[in-house]
Amino acid sequence: MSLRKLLVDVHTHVYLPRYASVLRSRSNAPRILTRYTPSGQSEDRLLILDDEPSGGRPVGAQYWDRDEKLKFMDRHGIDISFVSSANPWLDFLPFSEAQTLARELNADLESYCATGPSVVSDANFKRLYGFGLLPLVPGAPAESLPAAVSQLANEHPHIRGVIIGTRGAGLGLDDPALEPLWASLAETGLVVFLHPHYGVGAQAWGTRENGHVLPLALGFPFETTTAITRLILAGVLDRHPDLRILLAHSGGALPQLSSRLASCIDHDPVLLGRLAHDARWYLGRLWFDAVAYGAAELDFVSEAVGRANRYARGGGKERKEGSSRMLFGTDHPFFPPLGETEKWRSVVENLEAIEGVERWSEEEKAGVRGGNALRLFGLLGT
Ligand code: 5CU
Repeated sequence: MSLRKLLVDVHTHVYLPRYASVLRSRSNAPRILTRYTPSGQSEDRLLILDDEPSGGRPVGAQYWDRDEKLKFMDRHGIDISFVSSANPWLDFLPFSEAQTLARELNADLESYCATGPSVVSDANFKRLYGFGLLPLVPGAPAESLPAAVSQLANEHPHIRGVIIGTRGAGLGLDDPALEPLWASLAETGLVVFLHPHYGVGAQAWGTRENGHVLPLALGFPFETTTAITRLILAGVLDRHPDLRILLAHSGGALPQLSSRLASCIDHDPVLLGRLAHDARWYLGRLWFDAVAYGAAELDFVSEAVGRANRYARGGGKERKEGSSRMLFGTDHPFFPPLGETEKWRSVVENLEAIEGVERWSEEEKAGVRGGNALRLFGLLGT
């Protein structure tokens, strides 16, 4: 099979065994706890979100066992996965512990990928690659981060990016202290996967019991939207044109709100002259996973991204193929089906959404399913 036809999952998580042990050792969230049912059966529960509703959720081998990841991939026809640690990463640890654990987990992840199987149609490619972790935790000394980035890039060939949350070293992603971090990430070419964890605060959700729906459907994407907007407004993408950022959940609300953002900037003297381009232009500088579950949403994101180039200062630029910035993902092992099914509904929906974008050619769809990811992560030529 041509490499361009492969199905590649860029949004798929793991709690490596070493990390799961840390979660088990804790007495407050984030944690894994074992509880006993009335019939005496034990079950592990995952409590990671702030104000976790309903006593957390079941957690098991699908979160840490590589064979389970590969079985899931096989069941859904996924050839290659770019695996990342799930939230909340190392955020809850003091810097020195985060630094040690990041090193250990990155070595674990390299081995998870390197000792795994190869792609059947081309043994030069592994089925598993990874996003590593940085000790980017509250209070992290910013000057220590470039060394962590270099170590990842130099010592772990199967780690092609880093996954980060939205809080940076405690002050968010517009913190000027993070400049050396962005510079080192841009220099190495590691892809930065920006992923939410905190949502927007439980007070937004009222008192009615709605399970995990509001924090996951709305809080997560809006957290990403705010974080990337602050980074753009701080001029980070102007100063680091080679920085490659992949946004979780199709960029949250950023594509939908980018014209409003542009207008707010244009009407605010504080922002006058700060950015090199109209806010909409920055959409074309980013990558978006296709974890949106609907064709209309994917179509909208690719249209907004495709038009971004027109907003270059100076104007008159061509429209581009927005789909080339979009990449299939599953969010496994989150969103398991509620009952027994062969294939996970969440995965099928994301594949059907790609298939259902009427404006995309077959070639564009193949790009979103896999070719775009292979290019972004350097497995295909550009
Ligand atoms: O369902 C969830 O809680 C999550 C989560 O925590 N992280 C994620 O990536 N997807 C879903």
